[in-house]
Amino acid sequence: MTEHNNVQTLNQFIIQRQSDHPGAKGELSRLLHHIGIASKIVNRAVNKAGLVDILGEHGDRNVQGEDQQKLDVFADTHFIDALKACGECCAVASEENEEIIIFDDELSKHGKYVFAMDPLDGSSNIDVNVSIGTIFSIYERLSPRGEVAKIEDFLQEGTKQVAAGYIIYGSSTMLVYTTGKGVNGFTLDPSIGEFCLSHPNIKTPKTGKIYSINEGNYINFPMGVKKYIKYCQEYDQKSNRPYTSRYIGSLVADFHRNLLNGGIFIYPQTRKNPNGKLRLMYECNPIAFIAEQAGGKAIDGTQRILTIKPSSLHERVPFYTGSTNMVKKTEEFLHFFN
Ligand code: AHM
Ligand code: MG
Repeated sequence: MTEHNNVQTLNQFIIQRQSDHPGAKGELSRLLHHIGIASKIVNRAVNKAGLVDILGEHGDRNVQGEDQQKLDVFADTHFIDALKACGECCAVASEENEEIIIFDDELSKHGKYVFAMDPLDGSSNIDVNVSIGTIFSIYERLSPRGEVAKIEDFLQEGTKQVAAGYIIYGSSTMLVYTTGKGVNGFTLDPSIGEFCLSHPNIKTPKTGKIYSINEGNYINFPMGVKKYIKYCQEYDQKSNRPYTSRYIGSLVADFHRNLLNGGIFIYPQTRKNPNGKLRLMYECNPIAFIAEQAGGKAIDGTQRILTIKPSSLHERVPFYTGSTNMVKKTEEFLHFFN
């Protein structure tokens, strides 16, 4: 017996799940397998970021006018390469690219899926050695297979997602994903170079003690959010308040902590950003899918994130997600004070 005998790797898990669906042709499995490979390549670069000259700004600006850093570009390129190589994906939308990237080779043109991603989220944290992540969302295309993919293939409600997930490059590297049948988390074991099932069937607590929001923007928050923050800080034995404030500034890391421990993450509309900061297609939708699959909730303040019909690739929405009871309480405050 080796010490790894009881370990279930990501690939074993994917294959096992595929056999739960008789008739499945393995297309999604292959796609997920390639995401695993790209994640390991990006992870290696993230780990070495302090050592090699890959750190620092790349000099370009991304489509939102923010500085791109070298690792953003690296992650973007490697995910796109992996997706192209796997042949199951006909197009990619990325935070780093204004337009969709269409794969028009014969194999990929017949791919069933489109892939939306933020290849390296939390980029302001890269050069200070704080956790960052990759977020992804997979849809079945609407256009016929064999034709060139279209933007409409992407502009679907989050409820139509076939799979979604994130990779967190943190104190250990984890891949967390859902295909709509619960949420499973895999930790990268560097000694064997495999993601291993470490967090099966993740369920988030119905209520928690953590609230995560950039309070530096307080002055610009809607009144309902201001009042909710004060509520979190008040003493109340019955509801276990005051709550604890935790904010990393990396969505993946903030969400992941709250998913496991219970809590709420908020990036609301502000005066500067009336639609918030986070992007619907490749940040909020995949996170919302995972939150709901884990028994949590995700709204834009009034409606379920997953039911919003996107009107453009880089659309932003206010985002409130986490433990169900906490999101519901925020919703009450927003309703009452706005
Ligand atoms: P990015 O995609 O440019 O990295 O921005 C997204 C990040 C999220 O990870 C995080 O939740 C948020 O921006 C933090 O923003 P702020 O610094 O305004 O609090
Ligand atoms: Mg981002």
